[in-house]
Amino acid sequence: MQRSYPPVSIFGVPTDIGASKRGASMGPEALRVAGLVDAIAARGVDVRDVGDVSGPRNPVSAPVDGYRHLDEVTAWNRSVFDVSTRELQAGRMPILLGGDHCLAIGSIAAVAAHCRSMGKQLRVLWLDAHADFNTHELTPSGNIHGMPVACLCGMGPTVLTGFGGITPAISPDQVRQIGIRSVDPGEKRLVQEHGLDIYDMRYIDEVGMRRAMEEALEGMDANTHLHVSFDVDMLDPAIAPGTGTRVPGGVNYREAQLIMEMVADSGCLGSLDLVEINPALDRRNATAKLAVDLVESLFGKSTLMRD
Ligand code: 5AB
Ligand code: MN
Ligand code: MN
Ligand code: MN
Repeated sequence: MQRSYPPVSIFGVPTDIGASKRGASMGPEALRVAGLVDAIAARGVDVRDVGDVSGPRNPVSAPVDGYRHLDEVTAWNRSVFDVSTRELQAGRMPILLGGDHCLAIGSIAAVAAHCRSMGKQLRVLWLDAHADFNTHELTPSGNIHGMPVACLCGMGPTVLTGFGGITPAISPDQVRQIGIRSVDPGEKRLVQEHGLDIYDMRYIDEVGMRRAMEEALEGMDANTHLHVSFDVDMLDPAIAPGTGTRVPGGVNYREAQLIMEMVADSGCLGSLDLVEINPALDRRNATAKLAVDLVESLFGKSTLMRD
């Protein structure tokens, strides 16, 4: 199917502030070096690289009251919120190059506020090995990249739940998670309590990726803005070694392509996070190259003409 995409603005957020392993701060350059901008342009899309957001350096300090680097995480997310909002208001599709996954707090809060003002329905597709639904009481690490979904659903410190003026920014019933295979004990209770819609690896093994994705995308229509938050640790570490929180038994290459192709076919893609690439742990930029390959499918690249 030939579809047209809105103009795209890519921006880098070079920080690993929400993680405890260093290196995701190099993700934006790795994606650029892997040819992300040209790959999107080759799909016939008007794409602009608007450069990097800046923010505080990583102090590498211990968690305080269950949060590591809360002030710095807040500052980075404020900038992410502002840039995402600016690009959405200009009618452009923001693509965030992380950086770690705590940055989805700012990007999704901006998308949620934009959807409210435009009367659009929002759906969030969370591609990850982890549910990222921890709170400061439940977290085993204090790392805020394990908390963005909870923060967006209103569970978190007020400095992180209030971007965009309305708390919560989203409700759990707007979220669909794919690829999940590592959820902490307390987190497990919380996702159950809030009825988070999780397509875990066992479900994908049993019914297949096609059916899982059909269910995850169900109920969307022409008025739906789909935000894809892609943590590369969703992928099996054998094909995506360059990430700090590897979990065996992940999504394989064909399944990942199908996810992206089905999102493209929905025609609803409105914004994207590409996060958790850690070049310090990668093999010859393989993970960034794979992410670029998958983004091509997200923008409608297919083997044959289909309709
Ligand atoms: B990622 C863990 N649940 O909270 C925690 O990579 C890992 O953004 C979080 O999904 C992983 O520390 C965060 C053990
Ligand atoms: Mn994540
Ligand atoms: Mn993850
Ligand atoms: Mn990670």
